[in-house]
Amino acid sequence: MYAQLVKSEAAEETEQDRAFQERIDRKEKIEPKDWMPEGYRKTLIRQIGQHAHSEIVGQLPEGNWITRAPTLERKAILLAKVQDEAGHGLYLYCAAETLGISRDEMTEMLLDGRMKYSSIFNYPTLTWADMGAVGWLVDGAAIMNQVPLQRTSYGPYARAMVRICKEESFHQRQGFDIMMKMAQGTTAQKKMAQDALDRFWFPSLMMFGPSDKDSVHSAQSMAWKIKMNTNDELRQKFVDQTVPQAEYLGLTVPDPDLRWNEETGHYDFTEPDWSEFMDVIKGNGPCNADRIEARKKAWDDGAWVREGLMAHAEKRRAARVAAQ
Ligand code: FAQ
Repeated sequence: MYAQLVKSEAAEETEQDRAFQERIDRKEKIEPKDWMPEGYRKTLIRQIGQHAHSEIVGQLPEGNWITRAPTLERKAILLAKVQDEAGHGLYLYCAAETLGISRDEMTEMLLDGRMKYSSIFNYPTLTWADMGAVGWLVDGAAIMNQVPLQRTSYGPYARAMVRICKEESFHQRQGFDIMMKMAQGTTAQKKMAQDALDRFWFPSLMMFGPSDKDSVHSAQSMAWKIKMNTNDELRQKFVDQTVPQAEYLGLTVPDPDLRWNEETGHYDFTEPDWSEFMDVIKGNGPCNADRIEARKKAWDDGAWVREGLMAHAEKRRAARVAAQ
């Protein structure tokens, strides 16, 4: 009897899974109260949570330069950009919360190493030109990944992406504008721009994740339309778009094997050093410890605000109950 019950439950689940996949294939949006397979929910929490953490941790390398921006105008622009990243983190945490996890839980998982953030933010920003390289390359890579995510199957994630992408385009342009000024400046400024490109090129290519043959999640995430393209597809698109921009700037992409391939209609390029990537995502990059320490400090310093808000909410709830 029990075996029969289990069998029929399993069959029912399979039917539900199939109906769910049909909805995905029809490009219907899945909304928070809809039934979804547990794996779909978990994958979304992992990806959206990682994305949210990246936006928040991503403020740190640029925040480093707000007080040292070369002009008042550059400072105002950088300040606005960094604030935008905080906003992106908030939309994304809210999108993840619709899947039944709280922001507090996600933060705890970031701080104890159970959740990741993008590898790119573990590299230091050493000069003002790095603000140009981050905007141009890092936001450029982020847009390449995020524009297709506007069509992702989970409604709250797709909608958050629409606004994020608009803002990221502005970020990318401001980065390119900084690079242009530096590249057209004095010999020392041009050298600084080249040095920033040299340091950020390969880490930017790593942002798209491991090569397709090593990507454990791509196949299932693409079937569920949580990911719209493979890691290698997006990396190639990024290279094809960015190389002509580097040429326009008069800078050299630090890859001696980079060349246009007439046959494929794409650039051939050298893959990043995947052992360095694995090392960085395991926590051993140049700034991993600093980044987590800064997030931990912000979380601990903010405890009194969270406690105050909870106490206020409780007071209001008690007052409402008393008035009933
Ligand atoms: N860094 O099987 P896959 C931004 C992990 S936003 C760290 O290919 P998946 C805005 C991956 O989690 C940048 N870890 O994984 C900004 C998995 O480990 P797990 C963030 C990485 O998920 C700009 C393992 O490797 N954007 O920059 C990375 O299918 C300027 C196997 O990999 C997003 O998060 C990496 N680069 O594909 C802010 C976009 N790559 O979880 C401030 C949404 C892979 O099993 C300033 N995310 N891993 O332990 C995605 O599209 C995907 O999650 C990928 C990875 C493409 C990142």
